[in-house]
Amino acid sequence: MTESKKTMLSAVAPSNRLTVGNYIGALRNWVKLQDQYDCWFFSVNLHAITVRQDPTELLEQTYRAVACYIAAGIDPKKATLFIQSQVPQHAELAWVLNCFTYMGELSRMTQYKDKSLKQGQNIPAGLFNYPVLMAADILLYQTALVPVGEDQKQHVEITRDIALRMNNLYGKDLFRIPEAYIPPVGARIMSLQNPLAKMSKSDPDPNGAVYLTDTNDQILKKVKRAVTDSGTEITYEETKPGINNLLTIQAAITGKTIPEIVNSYIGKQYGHLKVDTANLLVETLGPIRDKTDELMKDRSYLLQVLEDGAERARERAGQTLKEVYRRIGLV
Ligand code: AQP
Repeated sequence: MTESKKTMLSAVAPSNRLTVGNYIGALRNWVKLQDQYDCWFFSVNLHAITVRQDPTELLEQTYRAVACYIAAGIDPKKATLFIQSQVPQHAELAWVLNCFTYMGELSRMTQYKDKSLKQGQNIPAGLFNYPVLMAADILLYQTALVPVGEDQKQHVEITRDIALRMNNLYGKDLFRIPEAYIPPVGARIMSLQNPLAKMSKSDPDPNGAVYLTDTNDQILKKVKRAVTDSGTEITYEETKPGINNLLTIQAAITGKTIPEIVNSYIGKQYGHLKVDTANLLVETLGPIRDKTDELMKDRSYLLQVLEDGAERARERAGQTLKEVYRRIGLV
């Protein structure tokens, strides 16, 4: 990592096992960009607790997420890997930013609207403030680029608004203004059971998502049972969200264009598309799953990577936080 490289930062919340949506929307792009940027990738366990988590499961998924990053191709020698709760500056800066963020702005966040609906009467305040913690995550590292799926774009936008507001008040060089990087294909992989809803790790229907822990057999079954429509012709159009989703998964993984893939299915049935997509996912995700399992068994290596990463992160984040405190007059 050299000083001249711009900073890139991204994370996944260990609120459950990661899905192929997280892989295509986030991890794959991290791997592609890791040589060009000074990279910081972490497991955002403080974000995960904005909805109730089982403590044992949370610990397991926190480590598993980072093991998945490495298994997917992130090189810990090139990127800094860490766990959010091991860097206290995230929670500290989040408090400060909370004081410069407006209720109206937070109320407009679509993810808050969607997630709060599932919480019943008692909506945790943390769910409302989630984007502020994400802003702290990003701004602490003077991040230039944040690769995210479509669902997180709004959170990067509010981060920019908060940063600009604070820069106007306390000096233009306080925070670098980050840009979101949204992948051209695969920014929103849909549920296999409801192709009108995003594939999510916390979907109560386990058949809606392909998890990075799924066995080959589970992957094959889930994709073959993917909800499509009553048509037969394989084309990419608005009325075929299930088919579009499978085509998108193939395009994101193979790098082929959608028209190219559609052309290869002339005269073929939905079943062919499902089997090919399932096989492609087995081929791609199988080695990642096996490598993740190996890393989870060799815990000492993973813990060492995370300890080194947390130390570097505390140092970098500490510099920004110190400057923020100084400029706003905190002792
Ligand atoms: N379906 C998806 N398609 C493309 N990208 C996706 N991402 C998530 N789902 C998809 C991207 O993965 C990164 C990490 O997401 P996150 O863990 O921070 O939270 P999320 O967006 O809320 O992801 P989930 O899977 O839907 O989690 P739960 O169910 O816990 O809320 C982000 O870059 C995200 O865009």
